[in-house]
Amino acid sequence: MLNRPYNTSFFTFIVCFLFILCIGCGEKKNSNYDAISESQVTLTTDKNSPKRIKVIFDTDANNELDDQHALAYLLFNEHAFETIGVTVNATINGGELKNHYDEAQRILKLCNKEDIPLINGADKSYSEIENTIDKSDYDGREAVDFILNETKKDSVTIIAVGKLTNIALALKKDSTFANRTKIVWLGSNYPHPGEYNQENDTVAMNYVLNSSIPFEMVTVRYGEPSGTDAVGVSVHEINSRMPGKGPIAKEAVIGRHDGVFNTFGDYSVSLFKNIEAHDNESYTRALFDMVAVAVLKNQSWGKTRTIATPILIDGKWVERPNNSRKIVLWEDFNKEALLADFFETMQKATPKTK
Ligand SMILES: [Ca+2]
Repeated sequence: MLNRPYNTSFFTFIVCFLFILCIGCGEKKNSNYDAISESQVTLTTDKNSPKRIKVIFDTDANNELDDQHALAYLLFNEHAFETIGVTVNATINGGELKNHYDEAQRILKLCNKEDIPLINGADKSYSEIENTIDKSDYDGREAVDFILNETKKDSVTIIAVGKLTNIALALKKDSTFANRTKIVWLGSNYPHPGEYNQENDTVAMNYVLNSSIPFEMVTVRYGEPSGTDAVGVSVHEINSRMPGKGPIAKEAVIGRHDGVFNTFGDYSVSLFKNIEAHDNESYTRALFDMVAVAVLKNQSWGKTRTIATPILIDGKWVERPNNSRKIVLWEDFNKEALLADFFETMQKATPKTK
């Protein structure tokens, strides 16, 4: 009983302290973001988490529209990824290398991440470049040097969402590269033939497959429900959910189809409008490359299996069941969860005041 006055005061102090703390937290959350859960706020603001994956993003950014959405998704997921560089390569639909560089730069600017290094990689194919890599300069040298140097400093995962030329050149230049990183590649219709990234440099892909570098293949599988081709979003969804999403860019960006943009969300609408069938809101297009990023963030959004590494001969996959070299295959993606997280990520990157 004698202690009761003391306990009451202490109790009152604790209640007041917690009340003030709650008000402070609420103000911070509501001033910057739309209403989201406390756990999401923690994730969003925790840029110093030791669990972040260091990433180099290797992209043919100007090929259609999925690279841009993948890069923005990567950059807006700072709690999960530390992007230490973006390397570009040229695939045929996106034109010359400069077009891919310029498009990647637009996304970095729209995401206010211009401080991240953007490096030119291979324009031509592996077989056209391999005999020149002992020269002081060669096609793709800047990206190869960057990849080799950065992977010597720390554990880095390379998310490759174009042709595999830069990766194959890095392996050719320095075979020890295989011992110090992992490649997650968006590509192939395996076990079926064809696929854009694969076809842009089959020699590079086979070179990587025949190396010892840890390799995960996020399958495309055109027209099949088990590949990333099934992770599509409609023009209507983009038009409804993307306008104004993301931070306001420090500097307005002129889009590749003209127009001036201040947010990634507005640029996303433009990319979908200009890709094809833009007058049809039910038209759906896959965000292939975004899936390769997302399954690293949450491995439950796809299924994996380990296979003896096959090889591509005359455009067809040939199984090598006795091959001791194994790779990981990604398939059967959770489209609903992936797209929900994509749109949530865009919302979380958007200041509430907009
Ligand atoms: Ca791509």
